[in-house]
Amino acid sequence: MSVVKIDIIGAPTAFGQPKLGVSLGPDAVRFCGLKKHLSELGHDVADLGNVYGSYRPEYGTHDIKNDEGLINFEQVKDFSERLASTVEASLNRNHFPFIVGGDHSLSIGSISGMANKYNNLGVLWIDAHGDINNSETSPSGNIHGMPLGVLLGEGSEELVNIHHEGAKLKHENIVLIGVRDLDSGEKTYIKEHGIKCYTMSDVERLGLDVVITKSLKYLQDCDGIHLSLDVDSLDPLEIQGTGTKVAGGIFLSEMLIGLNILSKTELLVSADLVEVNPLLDDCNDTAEKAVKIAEYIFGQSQL
Ligand code: EXY
Ligand code: MN
Ligand code: MN
Ligand code: MN
Repeated sequence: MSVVKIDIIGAPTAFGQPKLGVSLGPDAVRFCGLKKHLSELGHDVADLGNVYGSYRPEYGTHDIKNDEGLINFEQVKDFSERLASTVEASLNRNHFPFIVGGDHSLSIGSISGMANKYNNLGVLWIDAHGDINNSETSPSGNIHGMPLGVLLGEGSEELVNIHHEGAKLKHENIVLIGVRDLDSGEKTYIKEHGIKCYTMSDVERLGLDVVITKSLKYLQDCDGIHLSLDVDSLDPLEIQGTGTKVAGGIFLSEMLIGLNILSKTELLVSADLVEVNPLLDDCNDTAEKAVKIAEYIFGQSQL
């Protein structure tokens, strides 16, 4: 990738899921030298600090369900609005917003912040999960299982209309990669809308490098590409510090090879790196690996 102005935006939200600690993810990643490592690649890097909503994530409130069954709805909505504004301001300066989370509900805010500038945004969603539930299909009420659903205009109207009205993404502009734990409602939705999906079996069969190459070709007519990378896409043998681990994932070495290919496209305009939970981790190892992942997103290679 050519030299970019990267804005690191900490998104310490935890309201999309029940486990304490994921709001510490952004600082855990900073402690591993995120800014320094990205600067060493030649980029102009600013750390904008953390975005905070009106509610503090340290005090668990996981018993508040709204009448649609969504847990912490007000908190997620409030945080999403603030994050969307921060991301949009970064884009308006022609910077590359790099959002570090925090649970995956943050992508409602980050991608909503992209929507004014990009009306044909492509999304690479690398995750063990589909995150494409809505208030009707969700088995849990946890909003981190719903961001893609919301961004496609499904479920809670108030979440759909965050930052500006209506769906922010088109079904044909999304590629799911590494999925291996889908709820039945998600499977139906993906099939009915023809959403491009490379399951973990596809990744094993083809290799992540080929999957990324094919995905970039598929998204080639988009006006920009956003990467949303959930660390639970990686194999739990290598990643301890995340809240919803699923066996049989991508190994770090393969992830880096895939990201090396992604980093070469000039269409990549923004990224989220989410679900690092240092309270579930082993000596901040997952945050260390998250920094390695970030380096490869921004063009690190072995040569
Ligand atoms: N599909 C399950 C649910 O909706 O509750 C689990 C979602 C986990 C989502 C993680 C962040 O990627
Ligand atoms: Mn380095
Ligand atoms: Mn996710
Ligand atoms: Mn996940």
